[in-house]
Amino acid sequence: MKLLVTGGAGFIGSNFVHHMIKFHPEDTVVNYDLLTYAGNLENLKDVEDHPNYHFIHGDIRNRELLEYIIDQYQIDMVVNFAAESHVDRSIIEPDLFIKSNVIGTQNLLDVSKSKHVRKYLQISTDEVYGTLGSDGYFKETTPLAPNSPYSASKASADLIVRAYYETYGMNVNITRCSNNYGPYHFPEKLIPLMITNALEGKELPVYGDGQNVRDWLYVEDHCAAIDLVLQKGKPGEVYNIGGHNEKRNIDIVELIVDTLGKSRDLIKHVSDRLGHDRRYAIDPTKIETELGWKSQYMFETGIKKTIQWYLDHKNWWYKIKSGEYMDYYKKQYGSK
Ligand code: NAD
Ligand code: TDX
Repeated sequence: MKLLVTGGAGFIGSNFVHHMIKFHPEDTVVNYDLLTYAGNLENLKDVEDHPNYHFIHGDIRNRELLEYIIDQYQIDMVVNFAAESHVDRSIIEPDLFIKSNVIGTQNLLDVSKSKHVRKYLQISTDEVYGTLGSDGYFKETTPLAPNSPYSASKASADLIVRAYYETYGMNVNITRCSNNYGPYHFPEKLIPLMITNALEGKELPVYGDGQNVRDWLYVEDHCAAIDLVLQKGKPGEVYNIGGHNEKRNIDIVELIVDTLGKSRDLIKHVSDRLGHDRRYAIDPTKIETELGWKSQYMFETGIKKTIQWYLDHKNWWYKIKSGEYMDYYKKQYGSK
């Protein structure tokens, strides 16, 4: 396989590149990434010298460069992780999300179609389904009802991917996963923000009452699922991927604080996120029964591994938590 991985310098993309090099070292992996604030080549230090790994600095909106790269490396599969991914930033600056996530996806799909790639896989999110009450699960047949500019941009991209299957018969798949966590997670998202702030003795900002529920998926489990969909996914199908690990935000924050031996006084309830979805929960029956995938990590195991990773990689996140990151942080949380 000769695989183009877009957004491979971000959190999930870099974990996926590691997964591919470990389990399919004979395959070519071309990582194509714009290196926005969220893209970080340090995530790929241990694979950068591998003979079948290549990095290209580029934008998924750049048609000419994509065409050139697909020809040069004889790419036959594309997996699109590239996106603006943070809900809070989408509330501050929605237009960027439309440009990268919608226009970018359409451009990448169109180039993939014109170059006759064998498979196009779009990495989407459970957020496209909107929010759940206290019971029920998102299935692949749940209607799309996105509530944030971010999730609306991802849902729009999904619909374009669907249209390329229906109209042009392109071999596409869409995966919709729940909240990932694990190594290389950018410290603006809940889990790495709380771990690193607690280690720095900073306040831990919990939005609203902290009762919102997310369904957590260890990133290695997600990568294994993506690998399987690339190999065995049926044309045009959507697969939901979830870890059966529903947790309330406040319980996660307390668990992190307690594990690190810090004081719960650091926890501060702050204004709620606008349009804050109450609960996400995935029903992964389809990928489990049709493709034979199953998550391996219970949350309690995954979170311990993750906390240890942040303890062992302080330099990685110290460097990030400066510069542009602090500008954003002050806008979002004030100066504490
Ligand atoms: P991330 O923000 O950590 O990484 C995104 C990467 O995409 C970065 O390396 C960035 O430089 C790159 N990028 C952004 N715009 C680009 C463009 N126009 N052209 C080329 N590269 C560009 O995101 P992540 O958390 O790793 O998420 C990856 C994908 O998975 C996204 O599509 C996201 O919507 C989806 N997703 C993430 C989660 C999660 O919990 N993190 C859950 C469900 C779905
Ligand atoms: O400071 C915070 N305080 C807080 O209470 C932050 C950053 C978050 N939260 C809450 C909001 C959410 O209920 O924690 C929960 C998780 O927030 P995020 O880590 O921002 O994730 P979420 O909004 O759920 O979206 C994530 O999962 C789905 C990814 O960022 C998306 O890219 C993915 O599609």
